[in-house]
Amino acid sequence: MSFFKRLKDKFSAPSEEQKQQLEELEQQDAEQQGEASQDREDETQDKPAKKVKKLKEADFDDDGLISIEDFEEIEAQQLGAKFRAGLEKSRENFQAQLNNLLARYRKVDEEFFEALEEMLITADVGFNTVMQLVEELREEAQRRNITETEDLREVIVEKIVEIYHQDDDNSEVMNIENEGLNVILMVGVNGVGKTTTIGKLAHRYQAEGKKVMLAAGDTFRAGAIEQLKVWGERVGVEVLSQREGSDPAAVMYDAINAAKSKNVDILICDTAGRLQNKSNLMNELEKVKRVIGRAVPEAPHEVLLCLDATTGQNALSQAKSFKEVTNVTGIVLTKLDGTAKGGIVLAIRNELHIPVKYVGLGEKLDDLQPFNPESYVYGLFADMIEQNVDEADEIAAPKSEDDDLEGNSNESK
Ligand SMILES: Nc1nc2c(ncn2[C@@H]2O[C@H](COP(=O)(O)OP(=O)(O)OP(=O)(O)O)[C@@H](O)[C@H]2O)c(=O)[nH]1
Ligand SMILES: [Mg+2]
Repeated sequence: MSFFKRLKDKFSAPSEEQKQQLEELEQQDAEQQGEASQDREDETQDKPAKKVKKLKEADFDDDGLISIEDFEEIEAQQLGAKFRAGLEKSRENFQAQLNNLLARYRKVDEEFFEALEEMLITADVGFNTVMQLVEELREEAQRRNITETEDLREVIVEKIVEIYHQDDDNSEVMNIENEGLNVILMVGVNGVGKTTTIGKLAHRYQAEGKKVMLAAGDTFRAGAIEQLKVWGERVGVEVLSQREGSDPAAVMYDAINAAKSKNVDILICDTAGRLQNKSNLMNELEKVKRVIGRAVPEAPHEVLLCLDATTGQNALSQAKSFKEVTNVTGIVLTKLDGTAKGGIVLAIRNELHIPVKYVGLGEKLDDLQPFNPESYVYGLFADMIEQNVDEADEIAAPKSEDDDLEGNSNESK
């Protein structure tokens, strides 16, 4: 199965046409009920509508439960829809640029590769990553003897996923233990979305059945403690705080003790936004981390650095500075919905070797999604992928009718 088709099958929700098709099939099924056999034609007709069927009430068991397989399928479709909506601006830009490029350069040659490099750099993919990606494309084109740029369309998208995966294990997964207290420390410069992300994360973990508590470690900015409390109320989790101006390390210390005594699973700690070039503030972060580590061995389990996707390459330099003072274990890339240059994800992954664990795709509670390179690429190219697959299906369709005719005529011989 082609790469595009696999992505489409996995992430795209059923279309109105498919839904209608299903209804017709169900009606046919009902009419045919009781008949002893069904011919092969019906079986093949069932297939395209299978996915739609999984979304229907009829597929819930008698006890009202849905199977794990169906659940995962629906989850992937929902994830696809989230990335598709959140990456709309980037997608419009990426797709238009790529289409434009493939129309302008028909032949695979050095001029085409240079124009592709330029396009990817403009989309924030990052210089080194672009060089590596395009070099691999050159080799692939040569190996497979691809001479028309159109035939590289799918390969380009596939390479983006490959390049993300290359030095990868399971690093997108959060380091959260099932036993004992887990501590997550949220860091980053001013206004990147730390506090909002904490609210969204708390919501996510609470929905998973975890007991969550928040620590108001931003004692510096006026109104910051109140802001976290509002999130706490909205999500329904307790917020541990002290007065404005108190030592953030002391807030963390008290919060950890409270969390331990209340059997909290996950304590998420807010911190004040700080510019990476202010060394006293960066040292304060170091102290906060030390205090947390002394109170709970292994903690903080995650130090998440929030980066604002709309700041482009500046996000890279922020990450480098934060990485020097504190052991950043993952990135939350916020406001990806607010930029047309979604390529920054690749730059971060490939040039910093820090995994992107979550992406912010909007301001609502459920707009924080675990990062996954395939859903990201789907969000970035969804219309193009679907159009491509539909066209391929159309080309294949008359062929299968011929096959059927051949099959029938063989039978009749
Ligand atoms: N569109 C969009 N907006 C976001 C996202 N995440 C955060 N924001 C917005 O970004 C703004 C700043 O968010 P905060 O959570 O206050 O940022 P912060 O890093 O805690 O800021 P300081 O505490 O001042 O350092 C708010 O208006 C949020 O609604 C996102 O994923 N998408
Ligand atoms: Mg904040």
